[in-house]
Amino acid sequence: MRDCIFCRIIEKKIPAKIVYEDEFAIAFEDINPQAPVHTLVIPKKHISTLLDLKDEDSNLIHHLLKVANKIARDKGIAERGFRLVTNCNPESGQSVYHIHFHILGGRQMHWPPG
Ligand code: DGP
Repeated sequence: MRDCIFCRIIEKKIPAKIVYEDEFAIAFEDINPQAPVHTLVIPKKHISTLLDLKDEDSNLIHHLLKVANKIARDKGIAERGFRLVTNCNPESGQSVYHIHFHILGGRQMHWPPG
């Protein structure tokens, strides 16, 4: 989608440190990391927010979760613990309107989140 920064990363028109890619998903390092591991997993299909998910996206979301698990394992944070975060709409802090899972780990997480 034009004007979507994550679509531009998928198209390789904007550089990113890509750590995983397949037909349906791509994962890359967050530009502003909030933890020693901070990787974003996104679908190649442009979906603006969680609220825009359709029934037909069920397999896609399952796939994204499996990719997130793989990255957590590959980065050595799976057993220690990690957090998977998706922000939806302004009060959550969503700043990029192309759904993404933040994989955060490598330090102790706190609750409640800010
Ligand atoms: P959110 O605020 O939940 O919508 O998260 C968006 C994240 O995307 C935020 O942590 C910073 C990251 N981000 C924004 N623009 C870029 C970019 O151009 N490259 C990379 N690698 N990350 C970006």
